[in-house]
Amino acid sequence: MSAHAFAHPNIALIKYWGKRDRQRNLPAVGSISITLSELGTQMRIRPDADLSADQLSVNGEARDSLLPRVSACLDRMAGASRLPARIESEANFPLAAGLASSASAFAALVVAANEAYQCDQPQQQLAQLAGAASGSAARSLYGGFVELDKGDTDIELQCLAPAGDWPLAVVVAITEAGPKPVSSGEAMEISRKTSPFYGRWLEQQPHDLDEARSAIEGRDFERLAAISEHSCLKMHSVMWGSRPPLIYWNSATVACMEAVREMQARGVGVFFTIDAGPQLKAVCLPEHSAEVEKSLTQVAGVIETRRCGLGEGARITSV
Ligand code: 2P0
Repeated sequence: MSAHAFAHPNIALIKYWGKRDRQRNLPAVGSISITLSELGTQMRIRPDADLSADQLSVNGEARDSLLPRVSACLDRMAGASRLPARIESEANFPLAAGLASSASAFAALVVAANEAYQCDQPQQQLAQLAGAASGSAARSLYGGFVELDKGDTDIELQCLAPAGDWPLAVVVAITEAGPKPVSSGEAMEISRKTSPFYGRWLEQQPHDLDEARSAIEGRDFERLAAISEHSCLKMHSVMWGSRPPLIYWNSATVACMEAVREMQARGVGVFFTIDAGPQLKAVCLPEHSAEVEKSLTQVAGVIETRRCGLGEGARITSV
């Protein structure tokens, strides 16, 4: 049976960086994210007895290099003796560039495969399957503010606030459209093995999660801004202290941070976060989003901006 699903990317405010079990792809720390609206991946899966192996296209082009990870995810869901499938993925934003494209892709993949192979897995089981493929993907199964608890044996997901309950806006400043030089998974391992700050990162994460959870509960923007920027800069400090160093920023990323600081000094409700790539995400109060977008558009080196709200979780669609 053919199935279609759609999922948005998500952006972590309290970051996931590091794995405790590479085999199962289990995170070393919990994380808290927001699911974005506007950006997304549309996934179509069509099992076909006439195929000899899975076929994958991404934005209309065959992508055999990504196939092993996708096929492994489908095998974990439906068993290795399942029918091969034609898998078509379409994203409306740059891929592998620090914009969480793997999060939306694998969230959409497990939701579509659940239907296509009639696996009938509950949401918590889909979270394990998405997380095994890409740690951040599990969070895109839910909308709004989402907490991923690293759990003792399995991850656990919880929606802390639905998208409509605290409708923040996000302006994404794209400073480079190409793929990142080192994948997140590889970079996390380099940090775990070599960064002198990695141990402290693990130790402090429970505190940062508590702080962000309280800020979200109290709808306290200033408090959420402070702990989110701290988590972002601490994660990048872990990366910068790794050997070899992992520096994903470019000069436009830093110029965008300066633009955010300048807006904050003028009382604009905005803060930044940056992932494993050079794009800056400015989280802001909705009434300030036009001003934030205007300011970031003017920063030298910003190629384009995308304005989003908070979105819903991954879902089955009719096409
Ligand atoms: C996050 N990132 O919490 C962090 C912040 C990037 C920086 O999760 O190896 O593609 O597939 O589990 O989920 C990106 O890494 O990593 C990521 P894998 P993933 O969003």
